[in-house]
Amino acid sequence: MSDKKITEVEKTGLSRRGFLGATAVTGATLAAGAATVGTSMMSRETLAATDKSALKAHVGPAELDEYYGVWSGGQSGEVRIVGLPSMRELMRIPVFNRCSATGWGHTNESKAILGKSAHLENGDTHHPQASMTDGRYDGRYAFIQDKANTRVARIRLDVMKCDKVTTIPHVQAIHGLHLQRVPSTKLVFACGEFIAPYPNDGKLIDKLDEAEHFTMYSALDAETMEVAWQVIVDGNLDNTSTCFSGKYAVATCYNSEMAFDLAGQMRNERDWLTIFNIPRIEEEVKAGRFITLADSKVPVLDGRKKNGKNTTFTRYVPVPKNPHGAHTSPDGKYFFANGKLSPTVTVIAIDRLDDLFNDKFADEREVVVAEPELGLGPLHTTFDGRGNAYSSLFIDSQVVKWNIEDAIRHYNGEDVNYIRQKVDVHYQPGHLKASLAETRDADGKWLVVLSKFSKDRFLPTGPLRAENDQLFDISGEEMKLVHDGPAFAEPHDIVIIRRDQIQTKRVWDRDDPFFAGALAQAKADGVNLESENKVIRDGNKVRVYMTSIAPAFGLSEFSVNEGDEVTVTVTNLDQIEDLSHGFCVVNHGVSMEISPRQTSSITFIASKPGSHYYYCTWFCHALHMEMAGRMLVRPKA
Ligand code: RUQ
Ligand code: CUA
Ligand code: CA
Repeated sequence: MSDKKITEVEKTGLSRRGFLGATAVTGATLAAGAATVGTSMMSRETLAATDKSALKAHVGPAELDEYYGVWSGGQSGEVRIVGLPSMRELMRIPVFNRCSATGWGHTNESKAILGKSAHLENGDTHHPQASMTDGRYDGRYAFIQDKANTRVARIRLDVMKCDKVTTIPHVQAIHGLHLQRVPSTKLVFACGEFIAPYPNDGKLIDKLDEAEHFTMYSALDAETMEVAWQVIVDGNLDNTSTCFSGKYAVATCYNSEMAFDLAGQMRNERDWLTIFNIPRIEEEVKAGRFITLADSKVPVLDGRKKNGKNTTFTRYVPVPKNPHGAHTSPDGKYFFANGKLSPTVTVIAIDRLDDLFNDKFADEREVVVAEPELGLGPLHTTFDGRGNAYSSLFIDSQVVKWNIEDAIRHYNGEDVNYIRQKVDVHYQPGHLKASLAETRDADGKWLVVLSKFSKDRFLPTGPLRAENDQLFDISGEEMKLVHDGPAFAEPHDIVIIRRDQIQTKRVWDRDDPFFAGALAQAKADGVNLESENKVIRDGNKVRVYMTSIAPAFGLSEFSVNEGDEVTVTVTNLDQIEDLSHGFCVVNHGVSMEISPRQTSSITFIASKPGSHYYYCTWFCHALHMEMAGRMLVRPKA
């Protein structure tokens, strides 16, 4: 598609390395750069080294993985749990999409959690993070954003189900997400990406040039999942990260230009990294120095510079150019802003930020301690806990391993080489993440690189192809590729958690809040879910309670009238691990999971007179096929 473009680039005499430095870089030349990277061949030495590492990555049948990977599912709207190093997919958590197997988006439990956004059936997940205490995973929650419909969701790691969904007010498209790591995850931070007019009620639609546009950085209370506060910023917000003291959060801005078109957004040589001083923001909120907007009670602070003057709680550090990834080294010393349109990653010393906020520096750039040149299109960076950083180079289709302290020495004028190794990846990497790299426990064992294109690496599947999630052994001096993992649309980011840091329940607790609504309704109806099978009529509402024990439902039939609103509540009395049942009514679009000791409920209209089978969808018993019953619907008189 872009062969012509490449020729154009060549004709202008701009080398691939040079043209990104040119001010007039365009999206077309970026794409051309991407297309020039073709298949790479592995050398014989690489193959031999790979064999050894591959052996280490081998997890045999019935062996368990060492790590849980929490994978975003991109525009599939889900989150996936993947075992490492085997890269075997273990579970899918359908957070923002709909799920035929579990009934997510259809059951009453999931609809209650999805709340006012339950009618939206798509999502776009990018950045999972998991809760921490003192900078280490504590196994409570994972969090994930939804760019498509501006939401943030929480996943309970004990049952691996989403239990809260919050729509973020006033902004469009939540992209970056991170959380407080120290002393524990009390706040979750979310970047509103696109600038939008305020108020966005269409009244200014014909003179949008005059409208004030902005976006906001939002903080959610990790327990209640309510929005605690929002800060209006200059520019827009892309990715975010936090320090290891609970004090600072940062977010990249690629649109300092406040432009609405591609060329406009690339005009400036530098955009910036926005820095938030969390204690100072909380002081403002506590002192009541905030505003509220429209129909929301969320405290809003204005963090924009006014007449060149900073607020007490935000700073803008210039970094080149359309920066993307924002990251923190696991020693808590540095923030990193990945240049994207600049071949550099900017390193910022966190211990200089107090002075920055106390106006000790004449120039914000004094917090920058290194800006190594790494290659084309640096998008994200991760860490091995041994002082090395690993950056993805989207355009070069490579990962570069570099040493942070050597990059700082080089910035200070010493003649040192900070680059340790470059490896080809296949192809066009976005995020990459090393095991435990978001925490103090960064152990430098495995690196997962999420490549956006798989091209020739797998059997072709028509025009739409799998992505390629690659696993590298980084425990030695050199990165070694050990595994190609096809993945469906489209993992952006992951976190890798040691398996002992997550304790999952084997069966549901009978009083689990996940199905509290169904328990309360049963109580109000005087039904003992542990033993009773009952049909309760309440006007044209019918509530059907039944148990399930393999291989039978508690009711082999029930009767309703045409047009009734039917709620079926199934309680799985099986205590045995892994013995899930399902409940599906044929031709009614009704299906849900009922795992051991779970209660699940689903409401639908009995619109068709006649006899309709319901059956169990999860293969639970030798007589699973026989696990069925009939809903008898009497026609309207
Ligand atoms: S961010 S690579 Cu980098 Cu959402 Cu996707
Ligand atoms: Cu119960 Cu299949
Ligand atoms: Ca820009």
